[in-house]
Amino acid sequence: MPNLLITGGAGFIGANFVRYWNEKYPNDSLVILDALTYSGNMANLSGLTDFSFFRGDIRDTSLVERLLHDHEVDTIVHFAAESHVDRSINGPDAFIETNLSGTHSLLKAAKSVWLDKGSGKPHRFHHISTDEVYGSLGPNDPPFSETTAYAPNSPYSASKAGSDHIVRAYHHTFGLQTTTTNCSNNYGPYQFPEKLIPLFIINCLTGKDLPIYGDGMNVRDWLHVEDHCRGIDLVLEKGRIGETYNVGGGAELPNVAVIDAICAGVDAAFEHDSQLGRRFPDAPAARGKKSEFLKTHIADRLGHDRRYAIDERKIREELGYEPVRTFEQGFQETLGWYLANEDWWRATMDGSYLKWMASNYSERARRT
Ligand code: NAD
Ligand code: TDX
Repeated sequence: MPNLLITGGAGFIGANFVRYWNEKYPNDSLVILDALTYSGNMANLSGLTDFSFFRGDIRDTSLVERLLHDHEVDTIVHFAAESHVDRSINGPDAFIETNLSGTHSLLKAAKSVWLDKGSGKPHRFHHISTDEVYGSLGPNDPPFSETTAYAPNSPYSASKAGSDHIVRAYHHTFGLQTTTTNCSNNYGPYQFPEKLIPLFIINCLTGKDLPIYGDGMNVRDWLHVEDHCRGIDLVLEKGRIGETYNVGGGAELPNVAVIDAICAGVDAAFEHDSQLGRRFPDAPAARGKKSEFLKTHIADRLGHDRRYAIDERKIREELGYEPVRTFEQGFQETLGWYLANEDWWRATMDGSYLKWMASNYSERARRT
């Protein structure tokens, strides 16, 4: 019966993972360590009771050592990070601190408890990373495989690339039992509304512009968060120690296609449910207008990667992974979740969120 420490378990993917694990393995013990930064939210764990929660920083090595020791943790699943590319352009320091130093701090604690003072029992340090470490693809380039050379372009992806290398070094040098997954763009419930899909759903509902960076032809591979959690589960169960696995959603789409799906999905939802017009009177769809009229092209993200794509053969062939949702299914479920959970997303849009949004988007408007 594994005892898991989940870092960043109150964030978007971490909380979905806690829900996934709790449902599938109800007898396992879950300890969550989360600093509750702007994107960490206890409401993401609402309705769950079967976990121990510690508010704290992954850089606090002695706290982590204590948690590993006291809870007899044998598996760390490391999600905690600064995760938004735009924020990394605005202020890279926190990304180096959390993603690079924080991951190193966790590794030191794991080495100390599991290897230096430990009994040599099997253990696992699973690191969650991103496809962005591989850089940007041209339209005809082959997708990223686990052997693609690292070429990170943003402070965010550089900090994640650095963390991947430190994880690798702790395995190679000290024998720590590590695995890493590099996944594509996640979407689903509880995603903080600074990322494309939740932001644009909410802007359609509240009648705000849909700010498309540049020409909107940047390509991402969209992965439903529950498919991602299944991929992590398979790597924890059967992944080879010291290996990395790419996890994709099999849904490579230009941003404009995703945005058109959001607009059409919101318009259709209003046609089918007359309550929505009363709940969201500022939505164009409430007045029988199309959401697509909110689309606005603004100045591009600095250093904006053009295309990401995942070659998922390794995880499919070795571990039997494949995403179970198409983008259309996953998006409909996600839209349904945001329509049903207005209280959740309104509560995330506090003063500091509004300040960040204003500075990010007014700076771009000036550059347009
Ligand atoms: P998120 O921003 O929603 O959540 C991050 C969580 O980490 C928050 O709960 C936050 O409070 C916590 N945290 C931040 N700094 C911390 C610290 N110093 N100590 C302890 N906790 C801290 O991010 P997410 O989208 O859930 O991403 C989770 C992981 O997945 C990250 O490592 C990210 O790089 C990776 N990833 C995300 C995506 C995506 O599409 N969202 C894609 C690929 C990889
Ligand atoms: O307002 C916007 N307008 C816009 O055109 C926002 C927020 C985004 N975009 C574009 C930029 C990207 O091409 O949409 C695309 C997706 O943007 P994000 O949701 O910010 O995701 P991305 O930058 O691709 O990074 C995400 O996937 C990889 C996560 O935030 C990372 O944590 C993860 O590693």
